[in-house]
Amino acid sequence: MTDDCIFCSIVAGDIPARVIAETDGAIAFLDANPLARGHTLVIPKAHHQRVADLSAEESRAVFDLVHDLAPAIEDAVDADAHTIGVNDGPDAGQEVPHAHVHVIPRFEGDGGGP
Ligand code: DGP
Repeated sequence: MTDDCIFCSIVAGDIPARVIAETDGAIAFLDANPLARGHTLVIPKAHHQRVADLSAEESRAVFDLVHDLAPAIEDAVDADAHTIGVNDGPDAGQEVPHAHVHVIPRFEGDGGGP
């Protein structure tokens, strides 16, 4: 836990978030600035900035939750696919310095994509 980290504050329950799932090592909540309906962030509970900083166990906790949630989110918002991605470091566009995976529902013909 790092005092000035907004995602650590969400983990601690100190600031509100629309949490949709939680395990011992990871938590998933809706993105406050969604790129699509159901845009979800999956984060390790422990504070690390970069993916490579996570232990193998923390990394597994995050990606296990992504694995389990993606089909559930797809069903919930009637999506056709997902973009699943990480902005890993400030030069990649990471704004919140607590590692997180974006799970972004995609819809047929939505015109997005990298
Ligand atoms: P990134 O650019 O990869 O660091 O994305 C950070 C995401 O975090 C961005 O899509 C908006 C989201 N976000 C920032 N602050 C908050 C917050 O306080 N609550 C929630 N739910 N999402 C946040």
